[in-house]
Parts: sequence; C-alpha cells; structure tokens
Amino acid sequence: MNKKVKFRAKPAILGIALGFYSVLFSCCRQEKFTSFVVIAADDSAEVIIHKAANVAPSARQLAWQEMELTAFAHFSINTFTDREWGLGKEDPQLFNPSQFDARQWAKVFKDAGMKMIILTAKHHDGFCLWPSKYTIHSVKSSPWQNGKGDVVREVAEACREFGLKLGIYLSPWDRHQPSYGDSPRYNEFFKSQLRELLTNYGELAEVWFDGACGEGPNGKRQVYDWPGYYKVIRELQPEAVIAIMGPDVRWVGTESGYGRETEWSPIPLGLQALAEMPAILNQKALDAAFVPMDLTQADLGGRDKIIHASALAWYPSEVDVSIRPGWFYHQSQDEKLKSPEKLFDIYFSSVGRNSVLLLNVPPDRRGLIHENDIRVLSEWRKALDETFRLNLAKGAQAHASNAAKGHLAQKTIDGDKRTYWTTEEGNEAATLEYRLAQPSTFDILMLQENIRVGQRVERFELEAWINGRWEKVAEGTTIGYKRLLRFPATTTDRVRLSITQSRTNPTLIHFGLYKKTVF
Ligand code: FUL
Repeated sequence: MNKKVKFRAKPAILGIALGFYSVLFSCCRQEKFTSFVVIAADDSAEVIIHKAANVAPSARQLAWQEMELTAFAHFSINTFTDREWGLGKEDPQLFNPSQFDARQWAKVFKDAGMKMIILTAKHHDGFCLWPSKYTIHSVKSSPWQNGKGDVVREVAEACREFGLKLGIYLSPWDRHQPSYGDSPRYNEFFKSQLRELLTNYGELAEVWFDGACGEGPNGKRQVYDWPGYYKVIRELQPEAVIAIMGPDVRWVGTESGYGRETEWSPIPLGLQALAEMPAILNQKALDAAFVPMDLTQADLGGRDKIIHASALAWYPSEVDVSIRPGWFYHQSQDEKLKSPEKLFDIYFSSVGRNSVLLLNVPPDRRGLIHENDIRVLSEWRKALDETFRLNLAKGAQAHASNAAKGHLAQKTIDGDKRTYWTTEEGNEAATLEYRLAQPSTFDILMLQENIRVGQRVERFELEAWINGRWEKVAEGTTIGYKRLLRFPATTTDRVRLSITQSRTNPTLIHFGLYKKTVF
C-alpha cells in the first residue's frame, strides 16, 4: 500500500518546476561543500571514479548516519479509528488516549538503543497532533486534556529528558484541508505549519516527507513547492536532514526492512535544469535543483551507473519498516509482531548494509507502547548487546600490506572512531592480517569505512587460516558506514581481509569479529 503511494506520487513530483536559488540562507555554515560533484562531459571514466570516491557526507548527514537506529511513532486519529489512512473527515472527538505518556515511549526507545523518535505530527488525514493556529482539525478540538494537550510538545520534552533526538513526519498530502489542490494557497498553509513545528519544539534532527499526492476536494491536483519547503527547513533547522522527498536522506526502496547488498551512498542525482545552472557550489543551489525520483533499482551507485551520471551526491539510504503489519496500532495485530529473531535479521540487513534503520513502533489507544512491542524490543536489544559485546579481534597483532603514515592497521581495532587505517596514494588494493591473541570462534564480520572522506571499497573478502591454508569465509562488495556479514562459525587465530577493489585508497575505521550467542 505504502509503496504504491510513493510511486503514485512520482509523476506529479517529477513534473514540478523547481525554482532557482535566489534567496541566500543566512544560516548556512561556510564549510567545504563535498557532498556533491558535477561530472563534466569530457571527464574520463577514471576521473569520474575518483570524483565519486571523494563525495562525502555533510555534517548533518554524518550525524544522522551515526545514529544507526531510530524509531518511528505512527500515532494519530487513525489509532482510534483502526485505519491506516484516514479520510480527513474524522471527528476530532475520537482522539482521546486514556493514559498518554510520552516518557514511557522515550524510555522504551532509549532502552532499545534508538537515538531518535520521528513522530507523525500530521498524517494524510490532516489531523494535527499539535494545536496548530492554522486549522481546528487538531488535538485542540479533542477531549484529550480538555483540548489543551500537545502531543508534539510532550514527545519533544520526553526526547530531551531521555537524550533522544526528535524528528517529525508531516504529510504534504492533507485530505482535510479545503485549500489542498489550490496549489499556492495550500503551499502557504503547509509552510506555516512547518514553521510552527520548526520553531516551537526545540531542535529537530529529521523532517520526513512522504510523496503521496492525492486529488484535492476541489478536484484539483496539488503541486507541492518542494524547494520552498526545503528553504523553510534550512532557515529554521539547519541541522535537520530532509528525508525521502528531500535531498539529504533517501528511501531504500522497500518497506520490508531489507536493504541492498551493494549500497552506495554517493549516487547519481536527477537534477532540474542542471545545464542551465552556473555551478552547484553549496547546499542552497543543490536544494533548488533537486528533483525527487524513483530510486528502487538493485544497485544505484556502481561504476556502470556513475559513468553515465551528470552529477553525484551523497544521498544515503534509510530503511523504514514497522514492527507490526500496519504503521498504526490495531488491536487485531497484537499477536502479529515481528519476532526478535526477525528484527535481528533486519538489523543485519539495514544497519549492516550501510543504512539507518527507522523502526516503527506505534503507540496504542492508551497512548502507550504496548507490552508485546516492549517484550520484542527488549529481547532484540539483549541479543544485539550480547552479540556485539566482545570484538574477538581486539588485542590482535594487525599488519597491512600498505599503510599511510599515521594510519597503521592497528587503528582498525583500537576502538577509537577518530582513527583509521588507509593506504598511501595509488594503492587501491591491500591486505590486512590479524593474528588473534588466542584461537577464537566467530561468525560475524563488522567493517566500517571512514565515510568522512567518502565511500570507496568495491570488493573485499575475509579468509581464515585453517589447517595450514587460507580459506575464504566471507566476501562482499560495498562497506560504507557499516557492513555486517554472517557466515558459518569459524575457529582460528589468524585471519586476513583483502580489499580487492576500491575507487581510490581505501580506509577502515573498524574491523570486528563477533560470535552470535542467541537464536
Ligand atoms: C507511507 C504512508 O502512506 C504510510 O501510511 C506510512 O506513513 C509510511 C511510513 O509512509 O508512504
């Protein structure tokens, strides 16, 4: 259902005429703009590959990536009508959680290791979880807290108290708002709502835009002003990433929880009228030219893709999936939750495949996270903690076939995220050998590139010294921020990692070997 929405929205969005960059963003920090590069018509394949290897995340993209695990909270009028998509005609009187407690949500998510809560401030039905000045279709027309309540405020405060970041989902598609479909008027309304959310609730780390775009009550089709929306966000919340229908974070392309085996963060970008633009030197220019597009193919950033690109941008993947069959809470699904094992598998296929996992856990009609969801989350967390408690490569003697000055192989196991191994210029293939302190049994490999300088590794393999010879135990293509591979349990005191292909000199922050103790 959801996937369809994203596709259905596409043609309308692709048709949007984007404005050019005329207004300066006073808030934009002056830093080297490396998250975007233009490919010139006469660039050789070699030049293009080198350019791709040096595209790096912006500061807000890096902070976002490092969160790894984030929570989605779908909670709204749908929670009380048992629907997934409201019609926009629901009576606000229905919204009345009996024991609403945002602190309980925050504690549950914090305990599960999540770093942010993204709340559905407004879903497609238009009902607002905050008392917006621009509509009465909100919590203020509900009996909850006698119409004086504000879900967004309570979640924001709980996030601050528990050290979590806050994100908002604001659906551009609004089935309630009469001006929807009257494009300029609705766009003004939408931007006013955005401003309320971006000014009144403290710092936001992510703004999540779905692409759904239905027909308005007036029979007219709404044309969204994406560059105008981005501008409001950059002005008011410069640290927030704009996700899905935005230029900072990309939808992985499925809601199954399973990302790609080969997942590139630098990918070709569709840009509006690139040829007409003098240059893209900063974020505001990129925002103005960005065109949301369909990014669901198997490999988005391989050599065959970048060679034909006109521009490349750091555009990392987010995996959104629900712990339950639906996005909203339905009592009928209380026994249909994903198991801790399933979530464990999803973790390897999202965080372990260079993506951020956005796991939806919908609060129930009481306004609490249901006991069954808490049980699954805590068993899942326990399994992750036990599995990754001990890096069996720690304390090993590490040696690389080539290392740049100050970047020895030992840096991959020193537990310090600021230090890393890399090779001298011109060395794109290399081998790292680890002599473990004692023979150990492991079945998981964890690798992390130093994405601050870009994503580079294209192929690698892990071998173990068994019965006097090297045996291949695992292999992969991309690494990126984090790559996890599972393989049959292997016992040895000597392993070697070969990076057989890289776009320029490879880097590695972390090399880890772990043993799964559960499931
Ligand atoms: C979709 C929406 O239509 C769903 O209801 C849900 O909010 C999901 C995360 O995005 O496209």
